[in-house]
Amino acid sequence: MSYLLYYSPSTASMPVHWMLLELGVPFEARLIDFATGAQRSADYLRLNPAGRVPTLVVDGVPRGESAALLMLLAERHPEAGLAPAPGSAARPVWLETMVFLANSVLPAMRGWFYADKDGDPAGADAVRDFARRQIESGMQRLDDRLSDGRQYLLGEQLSTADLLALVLMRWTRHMPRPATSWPNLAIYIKRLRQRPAFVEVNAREGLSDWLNDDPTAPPA
Ligand SMILES: N[C@@H](CCC(=O)N[C@@H](CS)C(=O)NCC(=O)O)C(=O)O
Repeated sequence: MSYLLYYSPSTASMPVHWMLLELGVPFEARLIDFATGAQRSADYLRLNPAGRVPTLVVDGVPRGESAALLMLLAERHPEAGLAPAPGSAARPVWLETMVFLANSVLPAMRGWFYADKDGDPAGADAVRDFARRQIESGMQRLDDRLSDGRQYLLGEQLSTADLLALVLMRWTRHMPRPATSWPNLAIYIKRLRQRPAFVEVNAREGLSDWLNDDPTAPPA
């Protein structure tokens, strides 16, 4: 099995980068530098015609879409237990949560961060306002889910949904209402940020602005 990840720090490639570290599999990571427009270079567009990260080259074949890549990795490495087994009671909840994150929250994030670029800048404020409502209602739903004291979105078992959700929560840090302001999300965020692979992916991506005060403290 070979993996080559094209990534840019703190973007949709981050949950995939994190998952590769959680899995402990060998992989190569290549930076796509947005500052130089590398995502629109001819070479990169051959791998990812949309000009977006992530791209994960799996056994020589380029694949895209962060949520799909997380699900694919979970399928290829079932021993890691990052997805409930097909037929298990938790499987439908996992599928539903992954699609909710990828289908509702992620596109709203795109609206928030790319309103001027993807659409008419004259209408960007309205797009951002709509995106903000979608993101906040998504965070509320996740907070409600965690209100029974469960450790992870599916219960007591970490899954790909948590990796994707935490990166989405990271993106809210400079938004009008950051995810850390929801009570159950605040505890959840702190718990997940303690994971050594999360600390490691931040170090590898050169990020230091959304970690626990003591990143090495034992899990709560
Ligand atoms: N639905 C895609 C979204 C990918 C995406 O929008 N990536 C952004 C970074 S978060 C990107 O590559 N932006 C560069 C650009 O649009 O020029 C996924 O989840 O993989």
